[in-house]
Amino acid sequence: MTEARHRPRRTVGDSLEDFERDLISNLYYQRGTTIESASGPDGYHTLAVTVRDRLVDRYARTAAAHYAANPRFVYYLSAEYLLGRQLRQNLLYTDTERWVRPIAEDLGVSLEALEVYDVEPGLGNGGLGRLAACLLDSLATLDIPAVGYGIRYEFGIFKQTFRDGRQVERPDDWTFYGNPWEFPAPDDRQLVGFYGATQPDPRDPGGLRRVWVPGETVRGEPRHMLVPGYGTQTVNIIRLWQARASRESFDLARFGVGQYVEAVDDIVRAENISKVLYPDDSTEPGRELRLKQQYFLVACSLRDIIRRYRLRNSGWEHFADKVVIQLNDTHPVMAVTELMRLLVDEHGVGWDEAWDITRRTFNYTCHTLLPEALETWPVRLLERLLPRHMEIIYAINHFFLEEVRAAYPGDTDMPRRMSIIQEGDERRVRMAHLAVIGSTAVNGVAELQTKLLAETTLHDFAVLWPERFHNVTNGVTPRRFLRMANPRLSELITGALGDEGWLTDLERLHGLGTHADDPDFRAAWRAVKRQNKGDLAAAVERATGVLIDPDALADVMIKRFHEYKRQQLKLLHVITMMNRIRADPQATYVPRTVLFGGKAAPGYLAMKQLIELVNAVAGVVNTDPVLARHLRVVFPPDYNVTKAQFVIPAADLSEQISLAGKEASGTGNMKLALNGALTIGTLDGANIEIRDRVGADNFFLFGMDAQAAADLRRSGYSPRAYYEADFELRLAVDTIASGAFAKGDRDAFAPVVDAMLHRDEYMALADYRAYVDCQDTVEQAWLDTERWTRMSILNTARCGFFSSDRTVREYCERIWKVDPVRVNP
Ligand code: T68
Repeated sequence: MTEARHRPRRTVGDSLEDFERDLISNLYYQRGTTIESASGPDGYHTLAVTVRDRLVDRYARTAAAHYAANPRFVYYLSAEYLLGRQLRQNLLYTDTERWVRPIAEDLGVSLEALEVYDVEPGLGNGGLGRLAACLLDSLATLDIPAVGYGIRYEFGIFKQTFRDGRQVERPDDWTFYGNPWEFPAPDDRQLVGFYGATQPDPRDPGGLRRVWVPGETVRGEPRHMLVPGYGTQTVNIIRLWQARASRESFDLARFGVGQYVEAVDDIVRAENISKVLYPDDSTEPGRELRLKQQYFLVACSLRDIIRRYRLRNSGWEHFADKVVIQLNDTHPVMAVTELMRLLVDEHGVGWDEAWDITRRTFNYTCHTLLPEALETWPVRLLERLLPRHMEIIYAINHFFLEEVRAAYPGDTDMPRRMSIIQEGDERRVRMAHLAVIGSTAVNGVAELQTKLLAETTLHDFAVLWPERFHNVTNGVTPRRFLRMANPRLSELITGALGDEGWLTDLERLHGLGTHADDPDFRAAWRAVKRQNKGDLAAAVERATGVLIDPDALADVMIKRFHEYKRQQLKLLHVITMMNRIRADPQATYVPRTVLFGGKAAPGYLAMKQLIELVNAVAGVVNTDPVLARHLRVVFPPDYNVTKAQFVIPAADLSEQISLAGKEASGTGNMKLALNGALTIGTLDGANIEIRDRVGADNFFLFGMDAQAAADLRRSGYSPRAYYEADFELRLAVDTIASGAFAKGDRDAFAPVVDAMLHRDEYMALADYRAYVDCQDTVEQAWLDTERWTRMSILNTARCGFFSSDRTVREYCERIWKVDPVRVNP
């Protein structure tokens, strides 16, 4: 390992003066410009690398400590990460903001002005990707040796804009101006094969070992970003792979005869693999490129993991003691077959030993309850794209089904149900089955989901292997979602609790409980919320042109648009409020701002129409003088992590209204409650656990539970009956049907109305009455300001459990069996 004397003279000092000197030097030597002629991006990039450099030394010491300890490493494999902006985080984690502010002021720029150039890497769709980022933050904070592996998509999640209220997607060219946070590591590139054929291996005649001769090879080039822990020296990394053509890809022969475009065909094809993130939440079209992405991630990462293992270890018998791999949903599950292939085919390990190693290495997290979200791939596609992996899947399935038949002699249905192969017109590979079979532990992400997984989706597996099934309820990092997003509240909390210890021990928020009875503290709490709402109002006005009243109840629904999440139910409530005001304009109403945020998958037409309807309703409400006096509806486009950090601290009411039994966990629910928003919600996902902790009195519960929803569906659900039986519901639906939101055009939103009345897949109409009545209760509570504030404080005080530090501790103890490695300063 590198001796201290082999390290550079410490270029990073510990004072404002050092920082300023480094900044000027970086501007000059790294960016090649001067203070006098620096542009905004020059300033940003220079600041970024200056801050980043303070983490490099920690990273080097972390790597040295890990090398010396040779511990078991956690490798997190995820097709998605939503890291959020890096600059503020790294200023906080290096404690340098206190220097940057005066230096910037001295130079006549503001941190805020530079921050506009800090681009958020949108390498994920939603909750699953953000969870991955929260877990990495907590892993580093808890000093757990870990590496996150992912794909460096050239284009992340699309940018959402609205044209005439319709969602229009624009490409997210996030690296256009360069990304100062990443380090290329070209020496660690890997080769990945696709297509081709397999042959017997002469070294193992008639055995299971075979040779795969790929028809195409692609290079994976890694870049890493630093993942610092908070309040510790540990800096872990996230390694993102970018696809590059292999050297032979350039077709000189074609170039020579003038076929310039054709000559680079193979290069384009190879580099397309990491070109774009699939913008699909939950439903997945069977696209070959997507499968290529998945295998590309897996193949590069496993080779890198093995390379790292071999730095300190030899042989295979200790592999699973030094390596634990967490599969974030089924997207990286091909890793199970790839590790088998590497061990058996490439390293000559016997099948049984290889299987034992593989199974001890992997664990799988399932993030869904929707049957349509469980990934399957056509056998035909796999046979063509990954012929050797398909053979390995058959072999794994063969041995597995022998086990099933032994456990259930005479039962022919059980092997059919549990098989990795789903029979039918088109045979398909069930990735979730492969994941469970190839893992030591399988976990759900909230108690209800874990229970339902074991009772329904994965029931047969939970019966066969009960010891494999675990729950690890999700969490969120309090650093980003409380300290960074809500500095005012953080200061108030620190003042009340005496120190900042809560930032790494979130259960200490309990100490706020007693302050809830102190009127001065409540007034201070309200003042913070009011200021946050003022900031939000200004941002919303900039983004949408709509003025909102910072004193109105801020009612927020921020999440991907999906029928099961039921934005349509929220909209029916908005229209009901509208109709009530119109019916009696003189009455008094609780002033309310309803804020929507979220994207719809580009191919999800029903949700794109709903987005259009939300915007149309907003247009009507905000421009009608009578309505706008009491109600505003705003929908700032392009909801992302950065915007979440703006909205969450300002929210009074958190909408968590999915049909019970459909939302695996939710994490926005946790972020909002932690910031003192009260939840109106169903008994779904982690809502249940939030309510258990904050207390039923401090949570607005409504609607069917999962059992009632399942019963209703079984008994034959008819949305029309609810429509006919409830005057206000009928009026709300009829208002849409009347063309009121489309300048009288009755056809414009007919499909939305039709879906509500004739399908209503997620039974929004059945929960409508309970929901609207519950919103009336919310308003009663809001009118009692002191009581509301008390409830708000108690929400924050009692949500310490939802720290991702707790989540990671549970993974470490129950699943990963890993210990921290401290890094000395
Ligand atoms: C979410 N899942 C769950 N999926 O819906 C949410 N991307 O309840 C949970 O809190 C969260 O995961 C974290 O556990 C997703 O976000 C995806 O984004 C997805 C699904 C399929 C393909 C790609």
